[in-house]
Amino acid sequence: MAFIVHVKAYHLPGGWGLVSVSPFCLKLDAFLRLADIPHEAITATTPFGGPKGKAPWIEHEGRKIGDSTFIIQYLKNRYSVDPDAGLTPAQRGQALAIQRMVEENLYWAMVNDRWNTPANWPVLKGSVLGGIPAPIRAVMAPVARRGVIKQLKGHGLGCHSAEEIAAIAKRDITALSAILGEQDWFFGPAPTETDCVVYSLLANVYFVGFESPMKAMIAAHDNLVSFLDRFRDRFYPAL
Ligand SMILES: N[C@@H](CCC(=O)N[C@@H](CS)C(=O)NCC(=O)O)C(=O)O
Repeated sequence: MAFIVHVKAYHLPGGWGLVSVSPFCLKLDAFLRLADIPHEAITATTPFGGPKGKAPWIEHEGRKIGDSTFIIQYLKNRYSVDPDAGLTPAQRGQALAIQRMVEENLYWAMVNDRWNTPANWPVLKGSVLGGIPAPIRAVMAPVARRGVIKQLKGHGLGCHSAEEIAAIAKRDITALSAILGEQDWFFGPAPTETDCVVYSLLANVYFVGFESPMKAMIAAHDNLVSFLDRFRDRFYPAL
């Protein structure tokens, strides 16, 4: 019998019908499904086991790899599978621009809503930090919060007012809706990595129990709501 070494994919806990309430972890999980790569999804309560102290990470054939984008590059090479193979060079450029907007800008607006909004603090402790035993969590949660608020300031988004952050997020969400237009997927008839990138962030705003002005912004675009439903029906039919 052949010995098959599956990819072990470590992600932060899930909730509200999502495999993970971390967009980067959900993106990797979605990509593994899109590319049909055999794997074992493992829930980690903290990101500390990852080689970069962040989630997700994978273990495969003795390697430990961190960062969703590096992991996806590795998997594409290792398994000779690429859902983006049909994209033109211009489309690849657009895919990168969308990824940067979603992961390096819009993501931080989501982080701000979760970690820097008093109403969301109990929700966060019960979900993102929910796997950590209560006595440890009582000590860790405020420390983690201070750390994330420092990250937000370091990024720059955390220096703005709530209204300014909402306006920044609105421009990104409006742009995503305009780019998607009437298409089923961001690059036409078949899903690509970009769809995983956009789904994992928007689903982590739209389907979760955190208050966020971005929920209404997404709801205002029928094509984005249909996209989220389409993605979920295709890749997460059982959830
Ligand atoms: N560029 C990384 C970002 C990963 C990331 O920021 N993960 C968050 C969870 S959504 C994390 O582990 N944060 C913990 C920390 O920053 O201490 C990727 O694509 O994987």
